[in-house]
Amino acid sequence: MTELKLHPLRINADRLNQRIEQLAQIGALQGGGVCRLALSDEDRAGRDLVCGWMDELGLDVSIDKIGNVVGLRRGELSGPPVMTGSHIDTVATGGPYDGNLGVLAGLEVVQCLNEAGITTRHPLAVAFFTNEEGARFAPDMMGSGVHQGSMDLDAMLAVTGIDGKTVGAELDRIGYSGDAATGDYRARNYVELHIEQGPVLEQCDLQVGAVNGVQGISWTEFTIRGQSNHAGTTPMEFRHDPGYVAARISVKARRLAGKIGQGQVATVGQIKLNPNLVNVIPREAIITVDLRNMDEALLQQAEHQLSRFVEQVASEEGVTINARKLARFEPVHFDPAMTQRVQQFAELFDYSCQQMPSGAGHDAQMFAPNCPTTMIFVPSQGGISHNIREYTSPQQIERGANVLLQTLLYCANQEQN
Ligand code: HGY
Ligand code: MN
Ligand code: MN
Repeated sequence: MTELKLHPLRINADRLNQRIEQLAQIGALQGGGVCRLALSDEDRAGRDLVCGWMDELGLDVSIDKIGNVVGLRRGELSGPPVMTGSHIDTVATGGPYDGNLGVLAGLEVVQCLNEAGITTRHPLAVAFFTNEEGARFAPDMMGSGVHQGSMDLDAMLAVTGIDGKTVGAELDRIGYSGDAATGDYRARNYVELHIEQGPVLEQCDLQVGAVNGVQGISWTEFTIRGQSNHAGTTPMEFRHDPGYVAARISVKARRLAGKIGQGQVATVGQIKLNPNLVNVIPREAIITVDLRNMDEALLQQAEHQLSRFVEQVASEEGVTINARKLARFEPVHFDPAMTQRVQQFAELFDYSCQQMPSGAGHDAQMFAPNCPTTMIFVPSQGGISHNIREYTSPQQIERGANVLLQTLLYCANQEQN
């Protein structure tokens, strides 16, 4: 591994934290937190603000056919850029850092280079990708998946969200349906700064995480249909109750994770009953199950055991169940040399740092098959995220952004073409 040394340039932490606070005003929730669902009016306003900053920084801004926005900073050479970025859409009860930090830290690096009059050998690009969260339109990492060619543009534009609108129609409505082609954009390297969103760094008293991969993700929506009936007059042996089946699936998912162990997690995030009335046995229940594991074989085992259970409980209760896969990503391993570089720069700063996988999905995982990719984590207070109490301190942000600056600068000045 080549000996690395720190470049004297440092980020302006106050400016970065001010931009984070300013962007967080868009979609701000009463009592804290942010709701900026993909392709909503709030997302449009956030996009307008960040594109304005990209223009001010002299970046060449391009928008592609699924609304990904890339700000390009020219280098001495042309060719694939060293890329950074993340997303600015949030879940409905999000915080100010998830995704936003990675985009704004990238802009901060650009502003530092501009102020220092530095032109890097290779171009640099800062991007935000459409619908990373997948909360309104599944799957998640949709924009970066289309950008890097692992998801089909037309199929994604046709996706209908939880509110019945399609991605394509909402993209047109907010004015971010661009002309740039998708699918074959290649970066030289991709490095993403992100909050950990989990408890590991804080519990291990570490300042920075050098991320070596992302666990596999499996999202399934089960639509269960039975016999709606009167809650009082229907004897128990005559019932075909989707609500009861949904509850059993929820308990099974939790028990499955406990039985498999080895990092297996399972989450039921949505249960919708129809007609959802106190004295009516539901006609229909819709439940989502999110399974994740760093080990693909274990993830498949969990999926298999769950679907077997679903079949069994459906026949016992005499209901029909339709399963729809909302997202499926295999575990991803990042480039060891890139992750090692992040760790080395962190240690050159005397930041405590260890290599770790990511529990959350990220845009970076879409780049990993196509270019040397890694991520930098900073701690989440209490391991909390996808929650209005999400918090990472300005000092922790400064550390992560400085490691990002060093890593980007190193990659963008590499000799070999
Ligand atoms: O679900 C995830 O892991 C990411 O936040 N989209
Ligand atoms: Mn994120
Ligand atoms: Mn998220």
